[in-house]
Amino acid sequence: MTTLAQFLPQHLQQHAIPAELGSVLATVAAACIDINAKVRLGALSGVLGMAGTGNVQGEDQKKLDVIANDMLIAALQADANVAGLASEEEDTFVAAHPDGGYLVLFDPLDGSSNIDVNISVGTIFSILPKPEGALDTQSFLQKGSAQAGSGYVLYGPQTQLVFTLKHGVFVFTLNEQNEFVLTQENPQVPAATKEFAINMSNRRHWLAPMQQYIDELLAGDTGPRGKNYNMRWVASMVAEIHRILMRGGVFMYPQDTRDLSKPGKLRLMYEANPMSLIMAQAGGAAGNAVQDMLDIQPEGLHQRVAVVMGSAEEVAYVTRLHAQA
Ligand code: P6P
Repeated sequence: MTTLAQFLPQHLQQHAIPAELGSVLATVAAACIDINAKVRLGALSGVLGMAGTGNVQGEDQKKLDVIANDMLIAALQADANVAGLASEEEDTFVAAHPDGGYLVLFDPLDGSSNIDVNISVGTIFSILPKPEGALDTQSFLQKGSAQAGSGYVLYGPQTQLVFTLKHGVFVFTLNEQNEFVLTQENPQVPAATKEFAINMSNRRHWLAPMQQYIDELLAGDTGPRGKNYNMRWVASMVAEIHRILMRGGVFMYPQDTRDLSKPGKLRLMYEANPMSLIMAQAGGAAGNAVQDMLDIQPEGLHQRVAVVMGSAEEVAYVTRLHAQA
């Protein structure tokens, strides 16, 4: 069995990936092992429940949101290769080492509404090259295609690290010695699927093309798609995307007409873009129902975006429906 510490030097050398990028990935992975220890114990470590604070998103923070955020910030600020970081839980970016070559953006604990009811949650991270010049917010506003790497840690029945440094996707599973061990190389997202993931309770608020698409899926083999579909909704993006990476499917959080100033609920920089890079590296697809996710030019650190990602045939189909509207 190959540990992450054994895998990384070989992978970096094989693909001429900078050692500094490998260091940043290892730093994130180590911090997530510490987060895992807190998540696993739940009530036994006094980390459940509300923190009594709010974040820039206007959301009430869970204690574990704050704990995970603080652990990642401390770990990244201690890595000389990190020039700065941005978090869902932080209003602005946080400067680190002026000579660092990378920026790290993350959602420290995505799906945290599930924590208190023992449903899987995850950490999502995106690694960008640090541009020349002084560090400012603009330094972070790079397209998803500019990412040097991305990934997530799923705190589920197993704790798994999934990442790409743009040379394939790799799945590691945490063993009893708290080491990430390589358990799968280059999973591929099947182009076709019979499984979709969406929060159906919002149907009346979707734009017409999304309503049409989902109605076609619900019509099953009596409708234009000619096959029956199954539905999943965990309300934890990391769990949904991992399931899709493993067996296919399409995940959607569409534009909502209740507030057209918000193009969607999920955040571009530290949820959609990192997951979209994983999808692209695994033969899947990702977009906002209009354009490829990795081509979107960011305008703000906490910018929201509509999300459609997973099996390429379904992403293409729903994008066509929107183009024809
Ligand atoms: P809803 C979790 O809060 C999250 O950001 C994603 O992980 C998840 O897919 C989505 O929101 C769930 O949203 O509206 O169904 O609770």
